[in-house]
Amino acid sequence: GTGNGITATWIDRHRAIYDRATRHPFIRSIKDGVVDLSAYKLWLAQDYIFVREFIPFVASVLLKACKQTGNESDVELVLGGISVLNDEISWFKMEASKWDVPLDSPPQKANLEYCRFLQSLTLPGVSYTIAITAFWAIEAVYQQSFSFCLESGSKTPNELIEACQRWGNVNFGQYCCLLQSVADRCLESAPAEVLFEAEAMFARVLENENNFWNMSLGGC
Ligand code: HMH
Repeated sequence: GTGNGITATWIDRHRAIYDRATRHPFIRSIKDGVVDLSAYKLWLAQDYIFVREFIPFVASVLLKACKQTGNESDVELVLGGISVLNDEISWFKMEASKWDVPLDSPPQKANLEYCRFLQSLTLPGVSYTIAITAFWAIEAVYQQSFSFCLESGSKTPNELIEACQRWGNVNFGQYCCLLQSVADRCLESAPAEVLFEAEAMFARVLENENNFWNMSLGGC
């Protein structure tokens, strides 16, 4: 975790599940160069389904930034995230054809549960503070996970370097830091019950991310 805002205190308080989400055995297997390629292919097909569901979620965050903050720099930050997703969808299609992975497989249980959770966060009754904080948490887990596979001394297979760079590159790291500082700013002025709700949501993101990695390893 970074910074010394509210989200950094959550990372400390939820350290065990945070580490299970960002240092998962699947991610470690990539970093150690021993990844089972069938697990990678399963992850790829399932993550495509997740990202399709992530689009309306991020669109809902954009709408809330426009309507609830009127803060132009917040709007532009989320808009930038949407333009990255446009690119990401193309990348998934190219990567899937490279590995001969069909992109029309059904979502598995852990993915269905995560997508349902995303849908609940997309509802108009969910505040901008909760939504932008969820957006940060979801992106940060991937950024932390894949940048770990690019640290010096990693044995990440050459054919997976590009995938790791999608979320592990320095720019995306900076993007996640900006999201985190926006989330912290919103949380600082939030009432206690929103803070409580936001921390519970954060823990659920981490649980869902951990279950998603387990699924990729064939866990469910
Ligand atoms: C499961 N979490 C999952 N998939 C993703 N693509 C991201 C986070 C980040 O975009």
